[in-house]
Amino acid sequence: MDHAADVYKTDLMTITRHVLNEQSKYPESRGDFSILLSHIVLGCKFVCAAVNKAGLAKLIGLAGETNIQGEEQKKLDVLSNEVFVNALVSSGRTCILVSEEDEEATFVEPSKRGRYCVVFDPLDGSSNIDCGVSIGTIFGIYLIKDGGEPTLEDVLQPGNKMVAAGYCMYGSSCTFVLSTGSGVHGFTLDPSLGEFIMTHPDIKIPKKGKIYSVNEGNAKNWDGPTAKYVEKCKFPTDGSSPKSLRYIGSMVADVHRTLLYGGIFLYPADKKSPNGKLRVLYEVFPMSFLMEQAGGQAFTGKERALDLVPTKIHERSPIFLGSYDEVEEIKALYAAEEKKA
Ligand code: AFP
Repeated sequence: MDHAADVYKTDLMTITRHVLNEQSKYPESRGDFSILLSHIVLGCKFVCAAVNKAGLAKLIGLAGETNIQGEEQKKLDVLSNEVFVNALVSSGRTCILVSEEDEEATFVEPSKRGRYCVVFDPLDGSSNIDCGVSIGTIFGIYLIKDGGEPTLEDVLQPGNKMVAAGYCMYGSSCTFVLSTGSGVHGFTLDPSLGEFIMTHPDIKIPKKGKIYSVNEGNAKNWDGPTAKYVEKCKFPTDGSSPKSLRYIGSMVADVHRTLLYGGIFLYPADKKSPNGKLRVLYEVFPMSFLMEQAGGQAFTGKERALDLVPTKIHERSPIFLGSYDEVEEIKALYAAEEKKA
């Protein structure tokens, strides 16, 4: 098995080749993870194609309405969910699925069961679809705890127990970012080949960043440390230049930029939403896993995000993630606040 490839020229490192290379480091591996991932990748390719056609589809009938053939059109987020659930169940490698779209967890029937639990948001940022802004799929993967009968406890594990996490961004190109716990790698879909090719090997987030990313419309309800941090971004007192604000409102796009350019992404608690907005299992954990793997940090305002133990599948948490030094600053502000109390 090869481990190196000339990724930029004729010796293409596809995502499958990369995962098989990783697998070969574990001789006892049965290839289950590679099979599972190939099904996730298939789901992403399908959603990518559907998202690309979304603008056009609107011309012949709005999502949720009837098109000219008299067929009911499914909303893209509903369609994406069905695609992922079917792909994951048919992989034969999953036992529990938790999707943002489904209130209850799906327990895979025994004849199709495997050892993996997958938590996912099939189409995050879907309120951005109609204006063509980048949206994405986010996923995290756990192994069933003891190999016995699957229970909800298997997906209510802290993020530090994830064995892999990633996202696929449907933007100007289709980008798949993955970590299996040894670094973060980015792949871009070559539409002519229908393959994800490694374009961003071993992504490392810059230690400091010049960009902050937050919904400032919520500022009136922020807590003290968040308000102080953002004030410092705009009016630094140490002689440094103010930071730039970039906010798309689509977590995959905002986190992707943060990962590549550095900086910080915040979705803090506020008076109206004391637990923030973002969901622990399929937004906070996978993105925190990737950030740590890329050398950054992720913090909830109380603890390391990956140490949080969820008590329900759609739980929410505040989150601050990004460059190591930026998150250190936020942590210091929360520590100071706690001292005062
Ligand atoms: P939608 O899926 O409803 O568009 O929400 C997207 C999202 O969950 C996440 O992708 C964004 O980071 C966040 O919400 C944006 O929330 P605000 O609109 O409150 O800023």
